[in-house]
Amino acid sequence: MTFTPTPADKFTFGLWTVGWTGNDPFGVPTRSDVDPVEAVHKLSEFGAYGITFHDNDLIPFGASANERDLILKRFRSALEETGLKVPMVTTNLFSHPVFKDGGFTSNDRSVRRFALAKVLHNIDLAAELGAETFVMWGGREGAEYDGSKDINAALDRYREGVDTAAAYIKDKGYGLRIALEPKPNEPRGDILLPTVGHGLAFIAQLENGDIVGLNPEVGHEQMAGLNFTHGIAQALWAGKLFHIDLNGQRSIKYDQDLVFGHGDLTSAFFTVDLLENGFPNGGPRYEGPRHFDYKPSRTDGYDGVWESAKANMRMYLILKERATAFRADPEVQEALRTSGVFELGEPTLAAGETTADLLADASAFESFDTQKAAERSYAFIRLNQLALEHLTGAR
Ligand code: ASO
Repeated sequence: MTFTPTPADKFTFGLWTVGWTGNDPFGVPTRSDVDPVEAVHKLSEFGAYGITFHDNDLIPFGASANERDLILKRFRSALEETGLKVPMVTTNLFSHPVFKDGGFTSNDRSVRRFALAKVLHNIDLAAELGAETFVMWGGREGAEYDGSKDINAALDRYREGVDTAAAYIKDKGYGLRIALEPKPNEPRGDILLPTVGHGLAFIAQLENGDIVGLNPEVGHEQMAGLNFTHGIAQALWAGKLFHIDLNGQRSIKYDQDLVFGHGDLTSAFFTVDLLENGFPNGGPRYEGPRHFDYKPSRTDGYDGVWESAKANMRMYLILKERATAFRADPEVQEALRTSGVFELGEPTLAAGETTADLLADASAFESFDTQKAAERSYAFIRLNQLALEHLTGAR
């Protein structure tokens, strides 16, 4: 096994990931800037499929039209030379101090109008570059103090912003879909749409929700103490897994943005198993890019930037190979059957069976042997041991 990535693996990276210079709330940068053109060349050399960016990762906030054109021209030629794609574009509504109380949900209406216009301009750029997904991470949409934000009004404004952006995409006939990215906190004390579940409930309230889905991130769900694989499973079930952010996180703490698999490895294994092998009983599949949203640790030098980029893809491919072996193992298939995993795929009522039929079926209730059913061993431990043996290479 060589675990060599190719564009067919559809690995993509945010420009802000390899471009992170190591500044954090307690320290200044530990590395110098990475030229976006160099990032395009390196990622393509390593076998990635694409690169993604926030408007201001590439074009500095407040750049003149002339500067913008020159930057884009240079970036575009690098894309043409390498064949690297831009499948996703996103907008920075969090770095500049103007967004300190949010973009779409700032208490200041003029800021909300500025944020919306910034997003619409960036949607044009995303469409021009052939992107399919427009991510919206509302990192500053939130509050530190419960009394400072009318949450009802904030959600109205959030809905207004997302619906307006979606309507703009439709009016222009762009082939873009919006993917909202949940996060529970950081940089705000509390962020709106904190989890996948909140995101799904929000989308159901939209007028243009048909082109709005989610971009769940491993670490963000884990920061909320939630199971990432279950989160993306529900997003898939709802037809809303439009994009994915892969990285690593070790428990509930600040957003670590580690290399994929360098956090909760068992969870990463089951995430790859779901993405690559699908649900055991069949169901919706994710076909989009495998996007890495991580940070090369600030302890590492320039070499570490590229080592970590390669490590993300290598970890994914290793886990893919392990997950494939897991599913192909006849003993695992037998264990899945014993554990009732396939039985769950069978509807609870028979085809055409009514509630009256169920109630008339004495075997379902009156004569149902609850004692025997209660004694059933699901043998989940054996199944999990088999998974871990495949994960660790013991099988
Ligand atoms: C940077 C954030 C990340 C998010 C991205 C998109 O750190 O979590 O996915 O911006 O806006």
